[in-house]
Amino acid sequence: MNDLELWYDKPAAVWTEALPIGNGRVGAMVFGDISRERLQLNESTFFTGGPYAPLNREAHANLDEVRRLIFAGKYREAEDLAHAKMMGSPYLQMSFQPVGDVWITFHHAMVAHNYRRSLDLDSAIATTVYEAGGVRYRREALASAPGDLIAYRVTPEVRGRLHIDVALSSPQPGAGGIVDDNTLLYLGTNRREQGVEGALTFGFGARILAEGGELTTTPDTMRLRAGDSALILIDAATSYRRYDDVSGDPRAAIEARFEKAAAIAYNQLRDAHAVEHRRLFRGLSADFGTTSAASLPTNERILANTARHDPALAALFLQYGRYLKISSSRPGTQPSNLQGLWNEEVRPSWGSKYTANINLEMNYWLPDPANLAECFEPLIEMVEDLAQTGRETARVHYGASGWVLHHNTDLWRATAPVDGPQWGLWPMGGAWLCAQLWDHWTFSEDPALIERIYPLMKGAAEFLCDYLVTAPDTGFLVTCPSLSPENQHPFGSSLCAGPTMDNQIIRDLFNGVTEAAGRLGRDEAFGAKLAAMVARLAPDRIGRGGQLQEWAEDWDLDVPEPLHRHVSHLYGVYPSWQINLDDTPDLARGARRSLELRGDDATGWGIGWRLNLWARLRDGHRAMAVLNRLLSPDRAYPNLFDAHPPFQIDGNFGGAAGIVEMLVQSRRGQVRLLPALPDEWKEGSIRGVRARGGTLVDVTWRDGLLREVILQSKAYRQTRVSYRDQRIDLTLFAGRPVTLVWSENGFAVAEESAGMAR
Ligand code: FUC
Repeated sequence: MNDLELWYDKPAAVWTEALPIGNGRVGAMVFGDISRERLQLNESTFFTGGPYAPLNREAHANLDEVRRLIFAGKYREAEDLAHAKMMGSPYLQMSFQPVGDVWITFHHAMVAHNYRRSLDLDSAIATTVYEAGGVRYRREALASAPGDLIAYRVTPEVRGRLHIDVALSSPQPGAGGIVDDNTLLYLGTNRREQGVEGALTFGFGARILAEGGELTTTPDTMRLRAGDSALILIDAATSYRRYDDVSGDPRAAIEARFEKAAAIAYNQLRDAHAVEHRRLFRGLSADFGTTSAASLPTNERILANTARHDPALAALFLQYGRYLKISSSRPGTQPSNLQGLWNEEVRPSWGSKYTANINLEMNYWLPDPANLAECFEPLIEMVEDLAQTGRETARVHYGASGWVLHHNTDLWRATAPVDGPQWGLWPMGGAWLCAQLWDHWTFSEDPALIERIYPLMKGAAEFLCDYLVTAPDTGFLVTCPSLSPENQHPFGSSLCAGPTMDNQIIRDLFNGVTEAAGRLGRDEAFGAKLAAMVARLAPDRIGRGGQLQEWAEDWDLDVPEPLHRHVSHLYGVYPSWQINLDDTPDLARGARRSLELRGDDATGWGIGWRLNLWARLRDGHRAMAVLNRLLSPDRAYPNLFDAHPPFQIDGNFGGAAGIVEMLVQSRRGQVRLLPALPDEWKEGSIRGVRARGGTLVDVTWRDGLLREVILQSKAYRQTRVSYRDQRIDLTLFAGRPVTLVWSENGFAVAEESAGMAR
């Protein structure tokens, strides 16, 4: 039994049963049908539309009036005016598109025996094996990062028994055809949306490299008869280079990659792929115990999870999250979008783009603690773009300096408010992303990274310096207009001034900018100005229900949707550390109350967020209950994709991050072990968790109690290690792992261990 495998005894009948592969840029869903294989393809830069800037030149002139209405409590009027005058144009953004499908028809017996379809997370290879007509067939699909394409290999056990047809189809405008006798290509253009003309050309195709047999090609099909085996190279590309440059040549790119891959043996391509994947994937291992449930096919494990104890399913879900991150986010590719890299719809839910009021951020909670820091890179690259496009939006919409992103963006780095003021008029997306970049920095404390992210953070702070206004009644500095994503308050709107989440994000951002400026020896006066502004923000407050107030006013108990999926004001608990059990116990109690009022059920990502929150509140029992919701058939499809519903990948990433958070939490200079270990996970280990400061942590527990921890730092560092109510202060030296053994008497430092047993 392979505990790093998803497997099934049937082909995928629907998309959410198919298995995802990807190299960050190009991805496929593999169905494994016996007679007609389907690979549904995506390319990370294939969106509708073209370079555009959705600015509304009327917005600024209406800002003061919208503010006045909000401060006068006329929220509906404010919303109507904002709807008419302050939204971006177009009103919606561009959407992520499927490029097309590769179909492989197998001419052999229609009935298969001993069928098994699997995805091995450790090698990142999707395999289908079965017997048909007395012959055993093996299919392998992989998306190679070094080769930068997809390889599909079919081998019958008996030579000469491979008869296949390869064809392409696409839901996009364009045409396919033969390039030469072993290559088919489909070339086309992307669609127009919301009045933004399509400006991308794209292509995808397949090249067949057969051993033995005879290949004939008609204008739309490559036919192999009596082959010994076949390697089908598959690739897709677009003309996208940057949000303002679409001059790429997709056909040339595809052909060059085909040439390169055709020049090496399949085994070499496969090995290079697996080695590169493992370089990242093997950085963390997890074992929460195994029961007999683990021997079932993955779809049956999900169905059984509520009834049968299956701790290995949680470990698999964690590792699947890491697999999906590596497969949808590598340096140089687009960040993981709402569906990662996998979308078959021409009109996907929410455009399968990037929602920045929780979803995009949640997509990047996992890589740092799960030892995949490199996979964070595309998010930094995206913020670098947004800091450019968001400058015009800040200036035109608000007459402000710096840069702004509202609650959504797309391939073209659109930054204006969209969808409607009740969702879109939230000027905090860029600020949140920058606070997250700063948190990312705290994991490595790499000086070169500060140089890179400081200008981005500074620009986001400059915008807020101009945007914040003094509330006439309280004198606090507030964002206005804003909202607490996407929750309506009792006065028929979500528009308001100074919601709790905004204050919390601003604190993290401004404190980060001030510290970064200090470390760089720059902008001393600006840093001091931000520190003074932080002091003028409203503090977090406890309302009449004992809850942490979501808004400046105590509205929480009167809202129309008390069980709302967003828990924005709990940003302070997670991902931030502003509210925590050690330093702000009263606020932490209020946050707990808020969480109880909200309830544990939500969309997939909503549950994922709650999981992290219960973990930070050190409640292993509640965390486990919430995690089981995520691993139930209501929230997990047969392929373990998270169900918002429909499929949205943030639940996978947020859920996986939450599992790590149950076991190891870190703040700067502090590591807390097993803060929310559930009773169900009696014995286990997690190795390779990365703490803030860059320390790698390996933890083992027995009988529900900490047994041993190994800490390994790349640099000299002081760290406080806590478990329950005990703690120890350690000095770590580069390359010298320290092993601590725990007993009821507390921690003891073991002989320095020779190295990490990973
Ligand atoms: C936010 C959420 C929705 C959905 C969308 C993509 O608007 O409120 O639930 O996840 O993003």
